[in-house]
Amino acid sequence: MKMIFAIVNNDDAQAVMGAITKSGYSVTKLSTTGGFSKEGNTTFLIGVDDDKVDAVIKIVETQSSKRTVKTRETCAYGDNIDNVTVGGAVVFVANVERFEKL
Ligand code: 2BA
Repeated sequence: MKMIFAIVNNDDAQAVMGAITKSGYSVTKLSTTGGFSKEGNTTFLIGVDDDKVDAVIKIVETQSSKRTVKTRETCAYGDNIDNVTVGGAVVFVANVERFEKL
């Protein structure tokens, strides 16, 4: 068994969780904070059999794909429109030594 830790943007959290549960996997959602940005993000814990790891990662990837959005910042000289990349996910896969439901 493996434990997948998937850190995603808050904007993608509902879509990721919905797709994971709809596919029949159990998931725990944690509200987390990026150490660098100090902004909120979402971490999912997903415990699965080894042969399901790639399928779950694919779901996370599909639902949190990177995209470019336009942001409008107002500065002293007027509106400044920038293209910013959002989305994406950071995924860790760890071995689970033991799993019990008590
Ligand atoms: P990402 O590398 O895509 O990381 C997104 C979030 O995933 C991170 O948020 C953090 O919560 C988690 N994460 C990434 N790598 C991790 C690791 N090895 N261990 C544990 N958690 C991890 P933030 O820390 O707020 O970082 C936001 C973005 O800022 C990062 O995006 C990266 O592009 C950049 N970044 C992070 N640390 C940096 C640093 N020391 N110097 C320069 N840029 C950094």
